[in-house]
Amino acid sequence: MRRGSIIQLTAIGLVAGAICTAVALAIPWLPVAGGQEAGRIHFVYWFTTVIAICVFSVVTAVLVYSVWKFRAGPDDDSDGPPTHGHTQLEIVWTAIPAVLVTAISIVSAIVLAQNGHAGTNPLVIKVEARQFAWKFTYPNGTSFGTLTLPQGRHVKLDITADDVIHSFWVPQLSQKQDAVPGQHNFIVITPTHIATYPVVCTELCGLGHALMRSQVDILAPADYEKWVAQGGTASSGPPGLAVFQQNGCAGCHTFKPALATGNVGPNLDNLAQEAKQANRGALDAFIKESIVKPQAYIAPGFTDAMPHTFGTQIPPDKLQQLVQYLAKGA
Ligand code: HEC
Ligand SMILES: [Cu+2]
Repeated sequence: MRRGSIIQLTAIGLVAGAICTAVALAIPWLPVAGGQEAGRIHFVYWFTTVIAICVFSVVTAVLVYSVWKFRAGPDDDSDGPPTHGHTQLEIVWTAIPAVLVTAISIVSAIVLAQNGHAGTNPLVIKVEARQFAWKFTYPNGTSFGTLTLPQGRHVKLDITADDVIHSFWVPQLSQKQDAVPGQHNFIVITPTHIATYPVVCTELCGLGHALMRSQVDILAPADYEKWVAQGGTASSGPPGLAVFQQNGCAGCHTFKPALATGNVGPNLDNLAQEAKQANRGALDAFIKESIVKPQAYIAPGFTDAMPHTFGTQIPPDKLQQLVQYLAKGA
């Protein structure tokens, strides 16, 4: 091969590689890595991407060079010369991909093993998915509709489902796991950032699937201890507030007295007006029915996406507190 050809091939490869690298770096393809596991998973992505860019550059160089140099003239109907295979070349283009794919497998296997490692003292939290809400139960038995985690500690999630298959995912924590009825699946997450991230269901699970969202609040270790000591809720405030927070109402509803800003369901600040419009009895009765039997009346412009399980899940005295709390705020 002439020296000039090698220089031309190399130049095309470098340009293709540079364009590809620019696209890879200029666009934020991945969310921030909010946990140790996410950092490792991102490393695997970049490791694979660098290899892919190198392969792309070589292939593009040969392709563009061939189209440019060996292009047949407009009237050239002749066949190309009969060429037999080139054994050395074939060995090279089999061996190099084999090495690269093996390298990717080894790096992935190491990351997979590390990401499954929960250490000796993980915080174990039970995660229950149901249509269309999440429930997180802590070692002391208290449950919440949103997840609160300490920064820097291994957390082992014990994931299951009550009805159909769901899937637990926090994009910034990368780890993802199916929630399957009758089965317990585990993942480990170790948050590194103090932040709030969304919890998303990533398995089509029914009409309210797109609304099946919650959030994870990652607190500094001292703040987390304080949160646990206070029973996982604000220490002061009316009794209904704790019920509201523990059942994940805030994930779907806006309600000013609780500083809730969810927008999956109706704004609960206008309940008095809503009750009048719905024309289903007194305010208290309307609120109670909306919680224990949401399907009885669907607020205009919304779907039947509120869980139907609160009637059995919230004890009568707590339910009464909750109803009064909402009625007072309305
Ligand atoms: C998964 C999201 C979700 C959760 C969690 C949720 N809701 Fe709802 N809620 C909705 C949707 C959607 C509607 C509108 C459809 C309907 O009327 O059933 C609604 C309707 C209501 C209504 C009737 C409002 C109106 O204007 O008609 C009340 C009251 C209510 N929810 C209270 C609560 C309370 C209290 C909780 C916590 C125990 C809660 N919701 C949890 C989604 C949710
Ligand atoms: Cu789901």
